[in-house]
Amino acid sequence: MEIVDLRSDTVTLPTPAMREAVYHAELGDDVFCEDPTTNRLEQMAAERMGKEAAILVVSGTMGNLVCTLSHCARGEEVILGDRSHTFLYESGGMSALGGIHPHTISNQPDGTMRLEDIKAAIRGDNVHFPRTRLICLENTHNRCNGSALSAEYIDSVAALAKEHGLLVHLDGARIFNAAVALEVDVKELTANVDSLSFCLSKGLSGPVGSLVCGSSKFIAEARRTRKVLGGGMRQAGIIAAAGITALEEMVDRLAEDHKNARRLAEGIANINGLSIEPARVQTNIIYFELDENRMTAKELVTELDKKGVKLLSLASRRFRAVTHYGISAEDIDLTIKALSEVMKAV
Ligand code: TLP
Repeated sequence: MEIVDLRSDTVTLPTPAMREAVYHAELGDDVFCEDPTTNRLEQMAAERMGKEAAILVVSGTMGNLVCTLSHCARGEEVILGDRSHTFLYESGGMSALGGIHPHTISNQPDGTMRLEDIKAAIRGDNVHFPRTRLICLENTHNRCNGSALSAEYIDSVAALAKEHGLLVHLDGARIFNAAVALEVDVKELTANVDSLSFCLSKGLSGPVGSLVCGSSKFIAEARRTRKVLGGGMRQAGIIAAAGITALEEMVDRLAEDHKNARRLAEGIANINGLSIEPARVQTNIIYFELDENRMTAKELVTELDKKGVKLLSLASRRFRAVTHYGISAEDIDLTIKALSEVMKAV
């Protein structure tokens, strides 16, 4: 049976071109900065993002952690969304390893945080308070319907940060999905942030890796922090070679994933017993819900699994589906059919 795996875009396998690139990659010791393939990828990433420098790390989680640890000292505070990946799903790394204090404020359904909420969260100079140091944004916003944050919004947060002497980090795990959805050059979304990380191993289908981008001075510090975390790699070109192919060949096709996500959302909207707002679907992530307790989300996922379709259940009635390189329009139709059959059977 063919499996339609919509649990995440992290399940994507490297393309034949990536495997070929890995085979031929020129290698060296990257801790000595002597891996030519890694150096090339880092230069490409920095150029794409309009930053001076970049560094390869093993994961999006490590990318965000390297940035928060490099920007903040112990006891300093980070303002971030209550539905952000860094707050929810990164094992509390900033507190566990850096003694950094997360200050969460509400994420709106479109992934933004209100400027007035951010402003209110910035601490005054008072011996009782931690010092605010950093604001973190996420684009696209995973838990907020895969929404794309606009350049105008990001710039307004960056301006507020500057006014208060703060820094901005962008978790851009899916930044290229945002750029493709908004039809802008990705540089417009990164111009005014101090650091960003983006993933090779999600929609771009690379096997491993993320890049952290920023000023040369910041990346030198990030290189030290990465080493502290045990993330200094040797022949990292094995990973970087696939990453170069990902950047060269896999960005523009993300539009197809967005189209498939909308197709799925529209199909789900026509199924009795399921709820979705198709208008919210901007990129490759969709969330939908069971209307009533006819079955649990876990039961629905199990029934679908028997039909070869894999989804994530997130709460008792909530699901996530993510489209990617491994999913075709036919797979979407198959998923809609499988969902209709399961819903009719209960
Ligand atoms: N997200 C994964 C899971 O961890 C939930 C997924 O399947 O979506 N930032 C954002 C916005 C992410 O969505 C993720 C991964 C990360 C960072 C972390 O990346 P990795 O998994 O490479 O550490």
